[in-house]
Amino acid sequence: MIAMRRVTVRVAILLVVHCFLGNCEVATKHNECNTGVPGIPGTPGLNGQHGLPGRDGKDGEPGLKGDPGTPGEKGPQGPPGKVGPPGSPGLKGISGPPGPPGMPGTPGTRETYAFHVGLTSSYPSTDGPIKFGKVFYNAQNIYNTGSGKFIAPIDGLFFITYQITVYNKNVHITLKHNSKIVQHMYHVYGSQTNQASGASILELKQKDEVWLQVVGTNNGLYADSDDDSTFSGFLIS
Ligand SMILES: [Ca+2]
Repeated sequence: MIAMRRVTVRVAILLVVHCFLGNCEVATKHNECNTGVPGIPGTPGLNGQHGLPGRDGKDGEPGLKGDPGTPGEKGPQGPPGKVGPPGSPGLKGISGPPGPPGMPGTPGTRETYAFHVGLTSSYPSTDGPIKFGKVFYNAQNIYNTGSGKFIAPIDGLFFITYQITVYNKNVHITLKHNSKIVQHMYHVYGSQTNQASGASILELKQKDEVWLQVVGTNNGLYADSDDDSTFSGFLIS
């Protein structure tokens, strides 16, 4: 019923408009048309159906920079790094205090050098070194019984001594080192058998020669079974 009524109203309106416009033109020709009153506006139509979704709009402008976030938790300790190159040497340190004394060393092995010889017969020759032919000790063969000389086996300090039995004659002998007189020993014979002696410390080079020699005719050196005239020496150091 409502729809019919709406249709009826619309037809009426159309007729009025048609008469007002179209028939008015005809009426104007025949001067017979009168102007009518406008009809009542119709009621609003029904709402249309929803249209299709619109297209995406353009991207907006970038927003303002946000606030800094809160610090994260401390991570686990990483592995050790690689060994770096050696550093430059440091300054020399101060010398330390002296250490304690060491233990005594073992005895040295320096060879012994010594000779001890005696006259084989009394009143030796006066024309050269006195030759002592009776050997008490000459293990290193440093006294030459053929020449009557002690020959230094090495450089060193030697102790030289002689013990002379004097009988029936005076004794005057010299101790010689390479032909240089080191010492005189003169003894005037009295009675029975006398003893005379002398000694020296000589710093010798290897192959230096040392001997005893009679001076003049004073060769009262004596030797028998129980009296000796001896010549001795040994290395001190
Ligand atoms: Ca005797």
